[in-house]
Amino acid sequence: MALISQTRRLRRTPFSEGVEAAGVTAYTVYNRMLLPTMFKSVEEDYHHLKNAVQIWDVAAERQVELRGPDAARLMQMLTPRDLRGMLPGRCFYVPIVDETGGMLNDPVCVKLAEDRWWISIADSDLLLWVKGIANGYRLDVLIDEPDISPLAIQGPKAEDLMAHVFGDAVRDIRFFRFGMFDFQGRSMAIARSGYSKQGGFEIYVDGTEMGMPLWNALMEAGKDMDVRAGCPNGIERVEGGLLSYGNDMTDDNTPHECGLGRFCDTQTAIGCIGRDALLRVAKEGPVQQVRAIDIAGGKVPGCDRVWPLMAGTKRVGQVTSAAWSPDFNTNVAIGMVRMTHWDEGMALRVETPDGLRDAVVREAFWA
Ligand code: THG
Repeated sequence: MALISQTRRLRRTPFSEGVEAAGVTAYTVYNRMLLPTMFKSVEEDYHHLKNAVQIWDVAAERQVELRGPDAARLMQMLTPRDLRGMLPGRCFYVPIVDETGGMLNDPVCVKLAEDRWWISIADSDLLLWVKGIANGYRLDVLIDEPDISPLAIQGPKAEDLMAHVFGDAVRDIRFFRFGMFDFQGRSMAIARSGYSKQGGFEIYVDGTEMGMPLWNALMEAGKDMDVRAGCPNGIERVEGGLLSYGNDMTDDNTPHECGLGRFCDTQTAIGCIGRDALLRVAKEGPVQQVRAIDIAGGKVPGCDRVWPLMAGTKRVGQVTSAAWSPDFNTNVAIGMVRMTHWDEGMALRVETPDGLRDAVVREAFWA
């Protein structure tokens, strides 16, 4: 592929300098911002992530902030997950749906206070939808995209590295909770979360000023742990069943089709804009759903468009993400499969750019 020109529209991050110095070799564009996708090679990055600790510039996971008396009410309008039991200090993975029940985003919702929330978004223009809803319903809430940049520390040694920089108290942060910690006189929200199954943390960095000082402090503290710059890994996240909005799902899919039914409490999520539509589809059940797919043969090419899944001459679904997995010694993939063919063990074929391959519907690779 040719290079993509860097201009003001394609935003840099507070950590871009560190990412470049570390030798980034590929980026993607995410929320109109740079998101690294590779350093050494996707496979080398993968082994390192699973064995050591990496620092990820995930500033492209932008925050949509809701502030004001109607913030909680607006947040519940956006998602079918019941937020009534959610206390400040918690993070929730929340499907965001439109009036048809179609997925608009699959962010992490961070509750700072009853009247202050962050929506840590995947790659879609959620800010515009949220502003439209707030204005249309005349809600008493301010909505903007503050300059908050998540920095993820991921891998088996993440906790030790974080304890070096922030103290042993970070060890007590539980999964999908956050606390406030000091770094050089600045208070930062630190959550136990991140887009990998290797464990780790996300630091929500306010503004650009502290970006490189924090990056450098983490790199320095991790010297004897083989710390490296890394990024969300295309192999590890498919192995782990972490979905990618825009790739594995779009606004044509319901949360149930995405396998996100466990994050929906549609009966009790009073006020959710897609509630009526979801109550209808939940009653029938989805007719297609996300599945783990095993693709036979050697390393598949990159999946830059959907690959049809076939049963004989009949199209029964599509593969949306695929990668060679060194640890599973096969190609791991995520696909959307019709109900008639979604059972574990179902033998299918997939049309890849370099020919037809055998494929099998698997129970989650991660199970
Ligand atoms: N962290 C933060 N913001 C984000 C992401 C993140 N925004 C974009 C993107 N990632 C949003 N998508 C996801 C997808 C999966 C998860 C988080 C964000 C995730 N899922 C876990 C799982 O499925 O095993 C846990 C879900 C749960 O049990 O609640 O972590 O990574 N800040």
